[in-house]
Order: sequence, then structure tokens, then C-alpha cells
Amino acid sequence: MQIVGELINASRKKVREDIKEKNKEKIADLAKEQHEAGADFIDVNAGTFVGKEEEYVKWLVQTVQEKVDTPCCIDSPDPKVVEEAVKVHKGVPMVNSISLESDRYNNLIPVIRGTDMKIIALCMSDEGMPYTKDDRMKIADKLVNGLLSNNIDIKNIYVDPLVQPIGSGDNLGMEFLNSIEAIHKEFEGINTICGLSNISFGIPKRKFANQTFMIMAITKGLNSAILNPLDKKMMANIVAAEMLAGKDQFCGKYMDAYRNGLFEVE
Ligand code: THG
Repeated sequence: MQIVGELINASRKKVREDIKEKNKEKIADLAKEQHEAGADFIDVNAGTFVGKEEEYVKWLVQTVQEKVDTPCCIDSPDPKVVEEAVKVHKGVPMVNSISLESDRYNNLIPVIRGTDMKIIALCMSDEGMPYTKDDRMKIADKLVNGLLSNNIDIKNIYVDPLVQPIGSGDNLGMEFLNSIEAIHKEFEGINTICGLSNISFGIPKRKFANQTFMIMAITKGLNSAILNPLDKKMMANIVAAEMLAGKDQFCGKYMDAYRNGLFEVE
């Protein structure tokens, strides 16, 4: 499982304040904690700052990179913000995200073409958000084929079928999960990713719901996720579920985690 740490996100109240005050230490600490907990990428999102998003995302990239080597996942719906943030990023970032929305698609293709960046292909179009697996697959097909025809390596494509809160529709969980399965079946060698914590907006015991959904997604082949890596139960569940799903040769990672004392569970 490739882990993207979700915590540097301006939709979180305290983090919004830290960003507004440009509190370097707080943001750098959040990057370091997530890196030490096993994050492979650090998501940076300043989406709630209208008009100042570009300035803040660039500052977040620089602040994170002064502290850790972990690359950033540049999280913005605005292609201009992504383009400018990529320019200040050292090394190879993950772009979050391109979609089939024409403004995003047309403006981001030239930014990523010919690079080795990781690119999240979000299943959204000008027609709005998908509801069923079929809605998602129609968008995923066009997006992935568009990226491949621009010579983007399939290993750098991360399809995000879009997790929507389970509170807004009983079927949204299974429609998402079945999309993960279908995407891996259709495109060999591709990655799938999701904003896992979206599933639990508006319901109690969010961590518990997120942990359960993660295990279900691993059985469908999900191989990357944007989540809270400081949730130890989550991280332990992932190691166990991947082993049980046949993704851990000779139980190697599970045994390593056990020996390194990473399981604080019975
Ligand atoms: N897809 C892609 N990018 C995304 C999302 C997606 N970026 C943003 C979002 N969705 C994923 N990031 C978050 C970050 C925080 C939360 C939800 C999604 C969140 N956090 C709770 C909090 O901070 O209070 C804690 C949740 C917990 O403890 O588990 O709600 O879908 N490509």
C-alpha cells in the first residue's frame, strides 16, 4: 500500500490557522510525524483559501520539503495552482488531480506530459460526480486512455473512483469498491487511490468506519490511499489485510511489522 498522508489540509480547523499564520514549525512537524508513521507522500491542500490558494500551496510544498525528503501530493482542483506548485517542488511530485473536467484536463496534460510525475486521475467530469460503478468506469476509460495516448506510463497513473460519504447514499460504498475491482481488471499495471476518510463524513466513530472500509477496499485491489497515517490501528490493519489478500510474499512485511513492534494490537 502506498500511503499519502492527509493531515496537511486546510479543511482541518487547526491546520487552517497554522497555514494562515504561516506557522512553519507546526506544518513541518505534521510532515515529519506522517513521514515517520510510514507516509510515502505528503498531501498539501489549501483549498479553503479563495484567492490565496496558490501562495499557500507553494509555501506548504517548500515548508514540507525543508523538513522531510518525502515527496508532496499537490492537492488542488485548480490547474494553475498545481502548475505553479510543481515548479517549486524538488524531485518528482504526485499531482492531485487531473479529471475529465475540460479545464482541468486541458490545462494539466501539458504540465505532466514528458515528466515522471505520479498523476491521480479523479473520476469527475463536466457532468458532475459519478454515482454508480458504470458512471465511474465511463470516466476512467476516457481519462486513462487519454493519459496513455499522451505517453504517460501506466505505473504513474493512480485512478481515483471518488469516495463519497456513505451517509449520502447506501450504495456509495459498494459502487466505489466495485469500481476499484473493475479498474484493476481492465488496466493491468495501473494504480488505484482514494480519499479514504471521505466515506465517514457526518457519521460518528469516523476512525472505526474508515478502518473497516480500508479492509474492504484492499480485498478489491486498492493499492494506494490518502489517509491519516497516525492512526495506528489503520496502519496495522493494512499490513494484516494485505497479507491475508495474498499481497505479502512469505508474510514478510507482516513479520517485519511484528518484529519492529508496530502492532499495538492483541
Ligand atoms: N481524492 C483525492 N484527493 C482528495 C480527496 C479525494 N483530497 C482531499 C480529501 N479527498 C482527502 N483528504 C482528507 C483529509 C481529511 C479528512 C478527510 C479527507 C478528514 N479528516 C478528519 C479530521 O481531520 O478531523 C479525521 C478523520 C480520521 O481521523 O480518520 O475528515 O477523495 N484525489
